[in-house]
Amino acid sequence: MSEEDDEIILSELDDEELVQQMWDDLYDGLREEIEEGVNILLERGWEPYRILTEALVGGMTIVGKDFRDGILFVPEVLLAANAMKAGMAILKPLLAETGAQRVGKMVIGTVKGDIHDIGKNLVSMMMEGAGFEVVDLGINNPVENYLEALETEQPDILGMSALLTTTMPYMKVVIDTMVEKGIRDDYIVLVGGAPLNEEFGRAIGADAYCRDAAVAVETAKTLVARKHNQMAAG
Ligand code: B1M
Repeated sequence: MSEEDDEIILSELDDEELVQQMWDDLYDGLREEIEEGVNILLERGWEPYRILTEALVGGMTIVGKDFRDGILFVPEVLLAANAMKAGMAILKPLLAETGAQRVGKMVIGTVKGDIHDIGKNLVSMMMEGAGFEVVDLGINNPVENYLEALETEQPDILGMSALLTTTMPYMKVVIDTMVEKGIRDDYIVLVGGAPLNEEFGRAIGADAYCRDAAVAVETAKTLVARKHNQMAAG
């Protein structure tokens, strides 16, 4: 069979086949194919959030399993991450386009020693879509970066992300420093990342652990509304 006969035309696949193919393409780090797949699903009327969770995050979950099992290595995972980011870039303006009123402000960053940013970026996108102003500090943030941003930006929320069991304890360093400086209660502290859980969030003194971006948005809305009500009452 010639190469041409092998070629898959994404637009000819039905939705289910297309999502499966996008998982394969993400696995193979095929950026252009992921962009094309996202655009096709949008044309077919899929909601941006559904594309994000089913086609992109779904594919990255498979990458994560094979990375854990030593089947994929850092270079391949980086390519997959880049393909995912290209797909997210198309969805970002659409997720932010909800016309929601500004409901609060969040400073967010991945902690020191950690360069994973896909989950954090997704949280930022979803928060912006829900009407929050987001100041993204990027990756590998020492405590000083967070403190400086809190002072200059005066957000309602501090969000921290960590994807490694070796970096998640750093969240406690940041919270403990806030306590020492007497500013801990001035902010809502939300934490997230795959290795965390609720118990860890409580143990380090965060206000809440957020399992995913949708939970982050809901939690942020609830806690900001509570804070504003308390301020109005007090
Ligand atoms: Co890394 N990596 N990685 N990696 N990587 C993991 C995390 C790992 C679980 C893979 C595995 O073994 N299965 C493993 C950690 C093991 C552990 O600590 N227990 C691991 C490892 C070991 C490493 C290295 C040490 C590998 C090495 O060098 N030998 C190295 C460390 C680098 C460093 O940070 N210093 C490394 C490097 C990398 C890449 C650079 C290749 C790449 C990152 C690229 C990038 O981010 N730009 C990468 C990737 C892509 C992954 C996996 C495969 C995928 C992570 C991801 O993007 N998921 C990951 C495996 C996995 O998690 N299954 C893995 C998709 C994303 C949407 O989900 O980030 O969980 P997630 O975010 C979710 C929620 O967690 C939550 O909402 C998000 C959206 O729903 N959330 C928040 C996240 N942050 C939040 C913040 C909030 C709220 C919610 O604040 C309010």
